[in-house]
Amino acid sequence: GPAAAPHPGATPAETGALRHALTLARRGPAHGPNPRVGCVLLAPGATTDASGAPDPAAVLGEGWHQGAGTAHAEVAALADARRRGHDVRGATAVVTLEPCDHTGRTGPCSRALLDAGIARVVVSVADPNPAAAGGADRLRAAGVDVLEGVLAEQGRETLGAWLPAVERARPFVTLKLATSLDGRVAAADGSSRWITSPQSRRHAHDLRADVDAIVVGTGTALADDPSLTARTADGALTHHQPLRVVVGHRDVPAGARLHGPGGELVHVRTHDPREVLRVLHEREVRHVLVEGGPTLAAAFLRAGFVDEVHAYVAPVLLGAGPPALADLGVTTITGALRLTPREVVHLGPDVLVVATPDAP
Ligand code: AOF
Ligand code: ZN
Repeated sequence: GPAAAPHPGATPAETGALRHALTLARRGPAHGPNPRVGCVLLAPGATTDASGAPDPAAVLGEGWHQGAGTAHAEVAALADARRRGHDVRGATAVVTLEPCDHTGRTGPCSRALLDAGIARVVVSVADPNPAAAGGADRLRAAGVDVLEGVLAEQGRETLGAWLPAVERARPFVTLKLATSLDGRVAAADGSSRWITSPQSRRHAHDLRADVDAIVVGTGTALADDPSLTARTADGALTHHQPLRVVVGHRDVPAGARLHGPGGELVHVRTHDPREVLRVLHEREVRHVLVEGGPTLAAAFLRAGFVDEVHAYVAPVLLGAGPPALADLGVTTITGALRLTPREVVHLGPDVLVVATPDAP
């Protein structure tokens, strides 16, 4: 019969499929240069069940991106449909990110969808990467019905640090602080083990496994001799090891733990946070964790490059000892750097406050 008129918004089945595509996307790694993307191929006229999920018989294929160098979500979904013996001509591709239109590590998804005969594409978020964007226009020009911006808020959230990093052409920066109740990171003699609880340290380790790089100043590298690795609860190195980045002019001694097993060691000989982020962006680093010390943390805050603070606060009072932050240049209360709390998490006896600095 005649083709149905294009639906002006997303159909219930398409919205349900997009929700599923978002959960597929989250199966991909949170770290790495590429975004987490999911795709569901839907038969025309698909209906939903009582929960709003698309009728399983109408799902022709599904896929997600597993990291740089592997198939994009659309290509993975097309391969899944082929494996299942489904014809996808005239079908709808529901994707969490605009299909790419470039040949990077893999080929353009726009072309793959066109070659497969996809008739409609439903997209959550437009691709902010200028090198890859343009898939929506290409598909429209070829007569495909393209709908963008569906479940955009969830789509942006699923992309995590990748989205702001690519939009602003610099890594997303998380600053980690681990302090006593009175904001100190060590006692007067420098001893600091263990101010925060095992639960806090576990939580912080899990964060390390999701970022691309951990940054410390040479002062911290020399004073604490950290290994800056991501470890599982039983101490084993996790599969993904973030880059270990040391900032400053002093050398890291040959015997330092930073030279042991773990991520690649990068020494950036500068004190300028902008230069650090430029070097890391060039290496396609999307999410950076700044772990100390006070001078480096203050430099990133003063430069306005901290996007999120993770403050682990332990119910311990020290009364003396080094503070978490060096001078921020705040001389009067109206100049205070204020933050908006996003989340408060209880970790054993400690509290984690996740907060984002307010715009100046
Ligand atoms: C898509 N589907 O599943 C992903 C996309 O180097 P490449 O070839 O892997 O391309 C990476 C860029 O492609 C990435 O920065 C982003 O703009 C887009 N990612 N696009 O159509 C996907 N992962
Ligand atoms: Zn692609």
